[in-house]
Parts: sequence; structure tokens; C-alpha cells
Amino acid sequence: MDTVDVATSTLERLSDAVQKGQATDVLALLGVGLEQGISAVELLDDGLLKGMSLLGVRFSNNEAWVPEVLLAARALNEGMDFLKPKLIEAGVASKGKVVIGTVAGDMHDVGKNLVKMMMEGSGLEVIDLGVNVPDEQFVAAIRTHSPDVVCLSALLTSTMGQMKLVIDAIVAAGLRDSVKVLVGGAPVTSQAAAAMGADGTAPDASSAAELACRIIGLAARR
Ligand code: B1M
Repeated sequence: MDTVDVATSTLERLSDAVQKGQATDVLALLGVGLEQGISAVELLDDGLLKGMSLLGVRFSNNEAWVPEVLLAARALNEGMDFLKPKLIEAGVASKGKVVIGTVAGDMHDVGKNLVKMMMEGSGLEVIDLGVNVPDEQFVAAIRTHSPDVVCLSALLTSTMGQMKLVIDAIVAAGLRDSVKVLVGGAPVTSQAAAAMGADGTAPDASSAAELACRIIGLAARR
């Protein structure tokens, strides 16, 4: 096998291990991939995320079920944690502060974790409130941390409406002028973001990081 074939084989095995929820194999293959000279971004995009995307199609077609998807998400999150130091340059001073969370009723965290990682990679300090975060917890976090930006994530059509409730709660608390609000996740469109009163949205993790940096008035690191 030549070098390209070796890399392709590792990426395919990585995608496969994510789909099967085999966290130990995922970590081992990431180590192998790095040794083979595959970049962390490639391992993320063409291995880990490709696996979740393929499983997502099977999930949509009722060919995969919640327990399998949960295991895959756990393997994916462990893999992302492993790659984090490679994706984030060490010693970057904070250029701004972000509070991020998945809104109430929604347990999806893979995309949110990726947005967090990309933002950290852009030199932002990120306070992660986790998943299923109630409105009042976002409001309390704004009071406690005084972030520049709050990022709301939602993956379900049914929880997208919850984002507006968070923004309404921020307005009601008299904090709306002190913070920018970005929203994102698969069902969120620019029109929906504008209608709920957000300052913006981004379709993926890197553009979310760029947007946050831009909104804070910084040039996102490339
Ligand atoms: Co769920 N799920 N899920 N699920 N799940 C989806 C989202 C779904 C599209 C699958 C489908 O049926 N086709 C569907 C939603 C349909 C809809 O409402 N439109 C769905 C459903 C229905 C459900 C349940 C209701 C299923 C059930 O129980 N019957 C249930 C709901 C639970 C709940 O939240 N209350 C459920 C449960 C689960 C699991 C727990 C099993 C698991 C989540 C585990 C976890 O996250 N720890 C899960 C998963 C993994 C998925 C799929 C397969 C993959 C999601 C994912 O991780 N994608 C998903 C199908 C799919 O997406 N193809 C599906 C990878 C991730 C990197 O992408 O999250 O889109 P994503 O994030 C992107 C962008 O959206 C964006 O950047 C990220 C990176 O580029 N982004 C932001 C995200 N947040 C952002 C915030 C920003 C900016 C950008 O702020 C500024």
C-alpha cells in the first residue's frame, strides 16, 4: 500500500469505529493516524465526523437506533477530546469570552462541543453549560461570567423555539445590550435566527468561531 492508501484505510477504519461506537478503537486509530502523518483536521473531518454523518443517514432511515447512536456520540466525543490539544494551539491568551450550551429539552452535544473546540482554537475562553440548559441558567451565567457572546445550540426542530425563550429571558433580565447572542444547529436558518432576535447564526463550527471573533471585533486566526 502507498501512503495515500494507508491514510485512506485508517480514515475508513476510524469512520467505521465511530459508527460501531468503539471508543477504544477510535482512540487507537487516532494515535495510528497521527503517527502516519494524517493531520488532526483530516482525522476529525474525514474519519470521526464522516462516521457520524453516515450513521446519521442510517438513523434517519430507521436502520440504526438510539443506543447505537448514543455509543457513537460517546466515541466521537472521546475522539474529539483526544484530538483537542492538536486542534488547539497551546498558550493562546483569551481574546474574548463565550458562554455556550444546548437549550432545554435538547440532549445533543457533539456539534456544540465542536463549536466550543473551534472557538477555543480561535483564542476565545469558552464556558460550557452542557446540554438541556434552562433559560435561567443562561441568564445566571451571563451575570456571573459577563461573556461577550452567548451561543445557543439546538438540533431538534422542537427545541429551536426554546432559543427564542432564552433570548426573551435575557431581554427580560435587562442583559440583552451587554451580550451578543449567536444561535446554531441543524434546523437553524438565518431567517429563523433573525426572527428569534439573535445577532447571527453559522452553519458549522469553524464559521461559528469566525463569526464570534468577528462580532467581538477580532480577526479569527486561520
Ligand atoms: Co438525535 N436527532 N435525537 N440523537 N441525532 C437528529 C438531530 C435527527 C436529525 C435524526 C433524524 O431523525 N434524522 C433528529 C431531529 C429531527 C428534527 O427535529 N429535525 C433527531 C431526533 C428525532 C432525536 C430524538 C427525538 C430521537 C428519539 O428519541 N426518538 C432524540 C431526542 C433527544 C433529545 O435531545 N431530547 C435524539 C437523541 C439522540 C441521541 C441521544 C441518541 C444522540 C445524541 C448524543 C449526543 O449528542 N451526545 C443523537 C444523535 C447523535 C443524532 C444525529 C445522528 C447526529 C447529530 C450529531 O452529533 N451530528 C442526528 C442526525 C444527523 O445530524 N444526521 C440526530 C454531528 C455534529 C458535528 O453535527 O450537531 O449538526 P451538528 O453540529 C454542527 C452544526 O449543526 C453546527 O456546527 C456543528 C459542527 O459543524 N452547530 C452550531 C451546532 N450547534 C451550533 C451552535 C452554534 C453554531 C453552530 O452557535 C452559534
